Amino acid sequence: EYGITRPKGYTVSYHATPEMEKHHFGQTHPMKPWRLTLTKSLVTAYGMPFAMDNYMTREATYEELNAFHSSDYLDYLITAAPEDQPRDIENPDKEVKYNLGGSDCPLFHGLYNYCSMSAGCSLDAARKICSNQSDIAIAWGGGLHHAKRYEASGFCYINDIVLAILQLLRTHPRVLYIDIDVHHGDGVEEAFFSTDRVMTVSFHKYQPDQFFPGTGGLEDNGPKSEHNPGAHHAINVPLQDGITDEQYQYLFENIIGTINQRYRPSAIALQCGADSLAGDRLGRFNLRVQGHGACVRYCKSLGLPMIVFGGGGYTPRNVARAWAYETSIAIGADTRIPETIPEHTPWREHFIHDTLFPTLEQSMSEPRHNRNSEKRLRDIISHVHEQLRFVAH
Ligand code: VJV
Ligand code: CA
Ligand code: ZN
Repeated sequence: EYGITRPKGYTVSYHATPEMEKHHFGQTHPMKPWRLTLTKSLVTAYGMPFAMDNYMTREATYEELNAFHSSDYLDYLITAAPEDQPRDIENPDKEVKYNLGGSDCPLFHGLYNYCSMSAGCSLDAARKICSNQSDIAIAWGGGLHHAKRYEASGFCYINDIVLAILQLLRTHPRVLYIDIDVHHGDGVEEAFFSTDRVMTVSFHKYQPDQFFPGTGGLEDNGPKSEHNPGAHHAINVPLQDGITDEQYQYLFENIIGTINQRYRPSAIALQCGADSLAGDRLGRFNLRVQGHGACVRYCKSLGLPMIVFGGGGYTPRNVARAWAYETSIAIGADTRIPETIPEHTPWREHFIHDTLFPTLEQSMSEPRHNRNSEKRLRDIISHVHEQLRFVAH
């Protein structure tokens, strides 16, 4: 309908399942798996599935999850009962131990299925990259970057990104992980702290004690113990409220471009948390859909195989806009799709404004004051360049 055809010379795969979207964290919890339905509805209304290989995701197996997560934690996650079920009175401390059952990481019906589907979608994407059957693999159901080996954290229970990168490392010598979620990608950073085969780069709001998770300062570049090959391989770009598209793109292209030249990754894992968009319920930045998408376009331009993950994103209509637009960038249709949301889009009324690219004023009543000075951005860039001098070509 919009002349969307398969891209010439490369393959894009889309990994999803409607089963994942049926889960609920609770009535007013900010994480709404339903945003994946809204994304898929927009992707489909624009005719994008014609241009991709579409795969129905399976659940990851216990053994697959066990490649990163401890058996203790997984065993508890499998049996963990939702709030309205009787508790495991034998083990009252376990929930505390694993950070489960609080308001951030509630125990809800079907939790283990939800987690294994999210991981399954990212693992399938990684396998398609490893076998060269896809050049860009899209896993919007993944991107849960806070989960630790033995602990849930910040709405994340299973770290599908770590699992997918471990898969990529079977065939790729060096993987570059990039995280544009408004929160610090602490779980992925920590998992690869002691290897030089993964470089992690997170852009995030940084205000310890005020904004979750509080880690990811400019000077935090991986443990600098004497024989740690992972030292200098964690890059953090701490930002303040109100950063604009122009500033973000300047930082992103400078930093990622320099890292690409210096580190020479053979594959990219890009976490596209949409909570960095203007008007996000939890986010603080002033990014528009175009500015967020420019990161995906730039990574694609590097010509490396890439997995694109979801992540945060708490204003579902904007999450769907960004991820649909980024899907169009992946297939090279971003210049062909009309800006007006198609008439026949299911749940079209949820978008409020009928454009794919709302203005800042349409996204929020009052744009946030920009607290990022040009001087600070230059200092960040110069610190990152300094770190990269320690990284062997
Ligand atoms: O800031 C925190 C931790 C607290 C304790 C728990 N209370 C609810 C909030 C403060 C210190 N957690 C963050 C976690 C953010 C996770 C982001 C995940 C991602 O986007 O990076 C990747 C998927 C936080 N910020 C806001 C909330 N929690 C929050 C949680 C709720 C809520 C409102 C806000 C949980 C339940 C309900 N409302 C009903
Ligand atoms: Ca981030
Ligand atoms: Zn986030």
